[in-house]
Amino acid sequence: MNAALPTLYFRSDCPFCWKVRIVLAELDIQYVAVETQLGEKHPDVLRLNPKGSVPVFVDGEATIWESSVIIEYVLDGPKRSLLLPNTPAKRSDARLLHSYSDSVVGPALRGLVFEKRSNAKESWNLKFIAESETAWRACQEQLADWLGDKDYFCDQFSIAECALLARFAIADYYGSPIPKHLERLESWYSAGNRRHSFKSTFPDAFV
Ligand SMILES: N[C@@H](CCC(=O)N[C@@H](CS)C(=O)NCC(=O)O)C(=O)O
Repeated sequence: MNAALPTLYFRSDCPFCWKVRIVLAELDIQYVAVETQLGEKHPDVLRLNPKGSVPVFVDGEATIWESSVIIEYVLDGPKRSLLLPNTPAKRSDARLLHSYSDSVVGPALRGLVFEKRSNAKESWNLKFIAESETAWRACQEQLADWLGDKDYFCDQFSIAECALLARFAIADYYGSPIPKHLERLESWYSAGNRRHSFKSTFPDAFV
């Protein structure tokens, strides 16, 4: 009986989709999963989303095609405290880190991921990869600074972790893990890797 369940259109290794899937798993929200492939123009996605991108989340009358809005939508209720801290200032911090992950970390990693994903090794543009790695290192230093000696960025496991864990895992897969000297950040990442929400949503493949 799936009639009342929401539907999520997603691509397994898309970082925007992955963070949404981690959030849904953390909140124990069941949904119908419709997986799309890289480059596929799924007719439902094209019909539902003027931008044609994934993720798209459909829940009754709500059709949501922006990952951060999907996350705010599913947190708009009693489960909010599971992934958002209990003070306005800390909630803003978590939302800002979520935004940082999308708008700074994502673009920093683009050269690394796109170059290695799209081209044979012999024709990688090493300059693009090096520039991307430098930008990613700067993000990691900044994040390590924000994390300090804490277990989580904002008092508790939050939407910041959901967004950032996906980015770190993708960077790791494409050969740019956390440098040895950022030990606290490495512990944070290892703890995230052990969570059910992370393991159960780990992409089938990186394409
Ligand atoms: N701002 C959007 C970005 C989503 C996005 O860029 N998704 C990519 C996959 S990672 C996509 O669907 N690109 C178009 C395509 O693959 O055809 C969000 O946060 O949901």
